[in-house]
Amino acid sequence: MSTLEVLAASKLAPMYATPLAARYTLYPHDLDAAALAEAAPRIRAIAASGESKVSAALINSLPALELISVMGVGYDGIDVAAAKARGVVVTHTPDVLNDEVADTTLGLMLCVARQLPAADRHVRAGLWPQGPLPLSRKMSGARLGLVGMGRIAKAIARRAQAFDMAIAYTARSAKADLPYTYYDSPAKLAAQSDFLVVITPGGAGTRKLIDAEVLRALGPNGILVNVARGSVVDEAALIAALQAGTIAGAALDVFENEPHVPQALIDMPNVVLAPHIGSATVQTRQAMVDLALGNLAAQFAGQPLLSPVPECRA
Ligand code: 8YV
Repeated sequence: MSTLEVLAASKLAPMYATPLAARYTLYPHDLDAAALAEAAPRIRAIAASGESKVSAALINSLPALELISVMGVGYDGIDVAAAKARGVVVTHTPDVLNDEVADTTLGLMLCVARQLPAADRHVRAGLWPQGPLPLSRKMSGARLGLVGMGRIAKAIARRAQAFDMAIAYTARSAKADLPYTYYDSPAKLAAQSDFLVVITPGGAGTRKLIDAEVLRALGPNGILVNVARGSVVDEAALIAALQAGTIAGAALDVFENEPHVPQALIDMPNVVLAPHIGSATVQTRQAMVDLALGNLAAQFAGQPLLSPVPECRA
């Protein structure tokens, strides 16, 4: 067994857990309190996923902790301030998933606009002989509003250009080097969008950014797509807006209380649902695992880290 000891922050995908266990002494996330207290002085790293929670209390209970390696680009569940205060570095896996999440986003947009899941259900249920489905709506040429303009948003925008979409965005500040229209608030952006795509980090700074006012601005022909974090959208306000026809529809890959999806959303035909699969292909998840493992290996070899989160960059 390796003398390097690593704690899993949550149940990790076998693709990440298996190589971790082969290289290190890996403690499961559900270790009992006595076993955790016994191992705590020797645990040098935490391995996490994008959805893991790592609290200040956990960080402060591990005196030998050096690194938290997140297999995911999002790290809103990690108390980065507490980690930094202890000199613990947090790493994540940006860039390697940009194409995948962007592909998924365009797929969800097409699914909700063209009602592809309903079309599939219609044929499978043997309903085609009874008549056609209602006409759906065109996506090409429509107005796309991106809430967030990071690396994944840019990959979405590039793809949307091939659909001749008019592209606008909101972010903390306008990016002078981009040809897209900037709005300084989600409500102003929503008022000028047919598809409002949420692709901004989760966490306290974006909690319920998409609220009833933004949904009203999006309007009765507007579609909301969330591929960011469930926390960014006020889910109760979204359900109310969908039920009242305040907006036309939604495609959601993320939810407030995953893996639980409110029955009201499941019951609505104008909503397309996915179980947080934005980056979930064999190829992309492997690239994310490799980067997460690479950060651990670099730390233990005393080499520079491959992808620290922005707050932890020197
Ligand atoms: C995964 C994600 O769900 O990267 C992220 O932030 O949300 C996803 O790609 C997951 O975190 C993989 O561990």
